[in-house]
Amino acid sequence: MNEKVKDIKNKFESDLKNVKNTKELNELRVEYLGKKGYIQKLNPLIKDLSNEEKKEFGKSLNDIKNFISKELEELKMKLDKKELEEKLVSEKIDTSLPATKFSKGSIHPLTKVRREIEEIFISMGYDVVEGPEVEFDLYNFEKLNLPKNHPARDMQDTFYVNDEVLLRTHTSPVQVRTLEKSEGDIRIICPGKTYRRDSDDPTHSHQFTQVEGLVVSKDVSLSHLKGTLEEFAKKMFGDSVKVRFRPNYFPFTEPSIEVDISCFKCKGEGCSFCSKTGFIEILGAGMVHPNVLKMSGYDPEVYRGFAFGMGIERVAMIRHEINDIRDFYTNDIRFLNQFNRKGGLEDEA
Ligand code: FA5
Repeated sequence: MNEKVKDIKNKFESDLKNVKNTKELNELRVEYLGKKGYIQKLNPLIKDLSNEEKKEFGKSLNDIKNFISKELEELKMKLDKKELEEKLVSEKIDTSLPATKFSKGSIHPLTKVRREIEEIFISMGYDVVEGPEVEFDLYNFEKLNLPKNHPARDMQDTFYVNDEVLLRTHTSPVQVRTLEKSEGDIRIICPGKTYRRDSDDPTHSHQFTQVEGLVVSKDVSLSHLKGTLEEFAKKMFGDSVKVRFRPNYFPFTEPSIEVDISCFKCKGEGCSFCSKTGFIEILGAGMVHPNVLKMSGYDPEVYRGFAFGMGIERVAMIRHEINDIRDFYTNDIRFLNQFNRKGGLEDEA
C-alpha cells in the first residue's frame, strides 16, 4: 500500500519541477489534493485493510498530503513574487512623459459678480439672507402694497403655479419676510433668481438674478440710500463711474427712484447699446412705503426704511462689457473661457 503513496510522491516531485506559473500550480493542486485527485482516490482502499495497516496507511496519507501542501505553498510564494516583479517591469509608468492636460472649470461670471456685490455690502455691515424662488402671491405682491387686481401688477407678469403661488418676479418679497421676522433695525441684502414673462432680448431675460437691499431704522432717509448706492457704484465700477438717479414709481416705495450707471460702451456719450442715453439702468429703489411697514408689524411713525433691487446681469454686463444678457445662460465655453484668463474674472477656487 505504501508503495502507491511513494509512487504518488515521486510523480508529484517530478510534476512540480515542470510548473512554470501559478495557473499550472493551481492545476497541480487540484490534480493531487482535489476531490477527484490522486490522494482522495486512495481513501476507499482503507476499508479493506486490517486495523494495524489502517493506522499505518492513514499516517502515510496525512504525511503525503502535508508534504504536497507544503511544497505547493513554497512554490506559490516563489511564483507570486516572480510574477509581481514581471508585472512591475511590464507595467512600468514613464513619469518623464508630459501629463495629459485637462481643462479646469471656472466660476460662472454671474456667480463671481454676485459674490463681489455681497462682499461690498458685507463690508458696509449688511447681512446676507435668502428667500424662496417659488413664492406666495401674498409676499410677492399683496404685502408689498399691490393688492389683487392692482394695475401696477402688469409691470411684472410672471409664471403662476396656481392662484396663490408663483415664481417670484423680484427679490422684494424677502423684504416682507425679513420685516415679519424682525424687531428694530434691519440691514440686509438678498441675492437670488427671479422670473418674469419678459421677452428675451440683449438686456432682458425671462429668468434673471437680483440683489435686494433693505435698511430699516428710526432715522434713515433718501440721502442715506443715495450715499449707499453711490458708494456701491464706485466700489463696483471705479471712481470715474457716473451714477444717475431718476424719479420712478414702485407701489412698495415712496418716493421711488431708478438708478442708472454710465454706459460702458460709449462712456456716457450715447450709443446703440444704451439707446443713445449714455446710461444703463441697473436698479430700482426708494423709501419703504408706510403701508409695507405697517402690514409687516412695523410702526411707520417710528421706523423708516430704504430698499433697492438691482439686476446682477446688468451689473455684470457693465463691469465686463458684455453686449448680450443671453450669453450668460447659453453655456458657450468660448464666452465663459474669457473669464478664466488672467485679468478677467479669474477663478480663485
Ligand atoms: C424691481 O424689481 C423692484 N423690486 C426693485 C425695487 C426694490 C424697487 C426695492 C424699490 C425697492 P425693476 O422691475 O425695475 O424693479 O427691476 C430691478 C432691476 O432688475 C432692473 O433695474 C434690472 O437691472 C433688472 N431687471 C428687471 N427685469 C429684467 C429682465 N427681464 N432681465 C434682466 N434684468 C432685469
